[in-house]
Amino acid sequence: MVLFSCKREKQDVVGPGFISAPKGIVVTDFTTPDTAVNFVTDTAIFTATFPDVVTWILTIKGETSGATQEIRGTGSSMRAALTGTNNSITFFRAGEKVTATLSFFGTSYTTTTTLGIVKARNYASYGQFPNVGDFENPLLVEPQPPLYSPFWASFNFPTPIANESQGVDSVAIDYNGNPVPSVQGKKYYFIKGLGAQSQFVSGLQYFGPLNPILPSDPSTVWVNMYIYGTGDANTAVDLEYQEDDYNGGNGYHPTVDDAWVAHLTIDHKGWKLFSIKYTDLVQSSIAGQGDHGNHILEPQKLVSFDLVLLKKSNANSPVEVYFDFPIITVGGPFDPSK
Ligand SMILES: [Ca+2]
Ligand SMILES: [Ca+2]
Ligand SMILES: [Ca+2]
Repeated sequence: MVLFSCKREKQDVVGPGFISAPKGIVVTDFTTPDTAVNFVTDTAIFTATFPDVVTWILTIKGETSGATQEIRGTGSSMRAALTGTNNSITFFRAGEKVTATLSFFGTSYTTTTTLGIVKARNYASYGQFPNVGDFENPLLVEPQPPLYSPFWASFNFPTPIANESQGVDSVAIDYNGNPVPSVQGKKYYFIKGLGAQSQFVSGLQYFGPLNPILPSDPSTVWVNMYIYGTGDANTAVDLEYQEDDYNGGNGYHPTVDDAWVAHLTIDHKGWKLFSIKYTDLVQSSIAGQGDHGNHILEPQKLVSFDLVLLKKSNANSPVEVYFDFPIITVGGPFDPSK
């Protein structure tokens, strides 16, 4: 009888293209050439070399934002370029530190390095983005009595609404006592119905410029908005998109123009990205409030939009929402991971 022994360790192939790391793998040269990256103008490069062909996973995580992104590859070395996109609900943030972790299939071994962010990726170019739609500059969003904001109209100005509060905030605490983290940048917009109130609480209209002009085919257009909910099924939001059907150039007039609405129940907890296809919007059913246009979905005529906070059932119970980064995209929903 002849016994063959084979000392050479075979590499495990884990599914198509996934190769486990050799036992005891150590990587000593995982690095990034810069101490900080400007994601508006540049990419973050990470490099490493390995003792064998491996499948690697590079994950970056923002230490303040909690934003993440991941790249995978297979080879005996890696050179990965990260563009500041995120596959998480939150966005990477200017001024924060990022931890980059390199891990591998087939082992728990990891190695890390860090990088600063000078500027976060500019997502405004991903679609039609309103002025100050990141809500980072409250002076350009909130009324500056006796004037409106140049771009946004708060429904509680100049006539206040009882038991109601709205404006730009950061590090807020919701009425359940939970901190409201930022989803993009450091600030967001809030509307709160604090007590006894009718179904309608309040809203915010964007009436500033909307560029570029959207295509006329409504099946190619998506409206997107990040909304923070407290998990209260009493909370509803209407997103209302307003066209200039008649008296072109004179803007939206609710008695003669179309308003297209997404009726949203906000019973989720935390931040959520809502993306609605323009063809899934329904015409406003409120008499004299956007039910009078030509009844044709025409994104190229969009001139303004509203976010309206409503109570679904209990008029006496408080409700509140926070929102950020409304953007209208063409060809698909807003996708910050790409
Ligand atoms: Ca923001
Ligand atoms: Ca009009
Ligand atoms: Ca129309």
